[in-house]
Amino acid sequence: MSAGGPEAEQPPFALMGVVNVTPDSFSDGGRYLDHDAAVAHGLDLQDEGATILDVGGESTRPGAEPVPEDEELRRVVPVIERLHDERPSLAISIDTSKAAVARAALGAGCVLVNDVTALRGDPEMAEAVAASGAQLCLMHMLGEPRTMQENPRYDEVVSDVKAFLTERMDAAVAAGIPESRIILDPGIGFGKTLAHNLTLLRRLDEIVALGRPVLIGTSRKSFLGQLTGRDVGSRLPGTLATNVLAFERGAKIFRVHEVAPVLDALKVAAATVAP
Ligand code: HH2
Repeated sequence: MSAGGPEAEQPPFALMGVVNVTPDSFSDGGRYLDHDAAVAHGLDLQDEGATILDVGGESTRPGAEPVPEDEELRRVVPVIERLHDERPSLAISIDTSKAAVARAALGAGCVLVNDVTALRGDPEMAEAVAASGAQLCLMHMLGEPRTMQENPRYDEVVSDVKAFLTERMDAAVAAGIPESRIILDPGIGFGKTLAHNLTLLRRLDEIVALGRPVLIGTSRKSFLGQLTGRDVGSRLPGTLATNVLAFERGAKIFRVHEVAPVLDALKVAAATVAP
C-alpha cells in the first residue's frame, strides 16, 4: 500500500506477546521452557506485530505454586539477554513479583516490569523499579494465585478495583516511580468470577478514566471457556471479541498469546471507531 496508508500511522494500541518460560503456564506450559524455543517464539511474536514481549518464569494460573528465585532467574535472564541482543529496539517486559528477578531482567535489557502483585509481593520491588527508570504495570489481584479463585468476593467489583489501583499508584509514586511511567490493569481472571470479569470488561472505561494507559489480558482465559465451552486451545474467537471491545472502551495494551489475529482484529476495530 502507498505511503500515507494505514501502515504509515502509529497504531493507537500496542500488542504485548506472551513468552512463558515455564513448565506449567495454563495455556502453553512446557512449550517454551527451553531457552532456544522461548527466544524463537519471542522473535516470531515480534515478526507478527508485537511491539512488547512479556517474558515470565513463574506461572500465576489459579493454584500455581511459587517458583524459587534462583530458578526464575535461570529461566528468564538468558532469554531476555538473547532477545535484547537480537532485537535491540524491542520493548521487553518482565512478568515477575520478585525484586531480584526484576533487577536482573532490567540489567539484561527490560524496560517494563509487569508485577501482578502491584508492588505487594516484595518490599524491595518499588525501589528496584524506581532506580531503573523502567515502566511499571500495576495489576489488580484479589488474594494470591494459589487460592485466588476460591470464592472471590467484592463490595462492588469496579469500585473496589479502582480503589485498589488508585492506592497502588499512590504507593508507587510515593516510592519514587513517576505516574507517567505507570500502566494499570484490572487483572482479568485474578480472583474473579465470570460475573466479575464481565463487569470489569463492560465498564472498562471507568478504569481508563483513572488516567493511565490500561493493559488488558484476556487471552485464552477460563472465563472464555465458561462462556463458549471451548478448551484452552480454542479460545481465540473469545480472545478477539474481548480485545476488540476492550479497545473500544479505551484499553491501550493487549497482552496476548496469538499476536497476528489480534493485530488484524484491532486494526479493523481502530479503523472503525470514531477518531
Ligand atoms: N495474565 C497472566 C499473566 N500475567 N499480567 C498482566 N499484567 N495481566 C494479565 O492479565 C496477566 C499477566 C496469565 O496468563 P499466562 O502468562 O499465559 O499464564 P500463566 O500465569 O499460567 O503463566
